[in-house]
Amino acid sequence: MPPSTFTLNNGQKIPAIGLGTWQSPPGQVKSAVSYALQNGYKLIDGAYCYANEDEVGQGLAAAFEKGVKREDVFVVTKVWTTYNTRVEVGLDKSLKSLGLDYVDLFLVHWPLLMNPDGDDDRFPKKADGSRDIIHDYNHVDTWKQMEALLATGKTKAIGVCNYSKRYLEQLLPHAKVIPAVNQIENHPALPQQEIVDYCREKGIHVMAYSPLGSTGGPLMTAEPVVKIAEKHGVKPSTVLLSYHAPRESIVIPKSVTPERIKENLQLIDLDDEDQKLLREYSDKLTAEGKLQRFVYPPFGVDFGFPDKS
Ligand code: NDP
Ligand code: 1BO
Repeated sequence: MPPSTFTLNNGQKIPAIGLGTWQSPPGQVKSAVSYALQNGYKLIDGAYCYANEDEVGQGLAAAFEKGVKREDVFVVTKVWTTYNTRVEVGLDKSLKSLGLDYVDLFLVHWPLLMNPDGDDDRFPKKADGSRDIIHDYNHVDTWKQMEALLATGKTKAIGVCNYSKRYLEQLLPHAKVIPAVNQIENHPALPQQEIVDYCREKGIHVMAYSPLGSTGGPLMTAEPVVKIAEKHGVKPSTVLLSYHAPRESIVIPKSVTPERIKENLQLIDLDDEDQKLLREYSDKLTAEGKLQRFVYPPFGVDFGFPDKS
């Protein structure tokens, strides 16, 4: 059986699977969160940027009313790019929406600064309609503020998202606290092996986002995924989600559909032959220059990922 938890570099236990909430619409995300927590989920991944944290909070509250305990839920949220020079303000906003006095893990969403005083606090635009990005910015300064948050008790752990090896190499020499997690897009069509290996070497846990290929789960029709699913008599989604346990990565599929939420918890052990097939698929896409990134950062900045997006 795949492990149900991993241990972070601060000793904290983290569930191996959680529920994603990006693009979970208002009117559905409350019941998705509440349903998930009452049906075995112990981790919820959210973000200020998703503009649905009020409802995620309502979902948490509904689950608590049904007897789920706060201490049994691992809540993750992220500081959005307009708050990267004032991370505690960003965290306070999320805590208020979530109705919590602490989160278990607070992540830097992107190593980038968008105008904190712009026309919008999620996606500010310049007068010409382009993204209002502040280029005079050092992501290490954001990390220093993240480190200071630990003393407030408002988060138990801190980490990053969307950090390539290059960004981690810039950060780590200045870090007093090594990020507990790096949340990155990760699946067999974007194995990110260099980052995964580097994170493991440095004691940083990878949390894999868009494991099904994001909206609509397009990776569920990939040939080797279907083949392995047929062999085990499971759904392709189960194969994609089970890909991460042997890599010691946490995985956070999003769904607002009760039966999918439930079935996504049922991970299987992929055998050596399955893992070889998926590795060969990744290697082939890499060699052909056909890696598939489904979540393109809408910033036009080279973050140093393998495909230079
Ligand atoms: P996923 O890869 O999790 O795919 C979600 C899609 O797959 C939805 O359309 C969902 O539909 C569908 N789906 C889910 N389970 C099944 C199933 N068993 N069978 C068939 N279809 C299924 O995409 P996300 O991009 O949402 O990634 C997951 C989470 O990762 C996000 O929600 C977010 O929390 C996080 N994330 C973080 C990012 C970052 O920058 N840090 C970036 C992107 C994501 P439906 O909901 O209708 O059931
Ligand atoms: C800009 C997309 C963020 C998803 O986490």
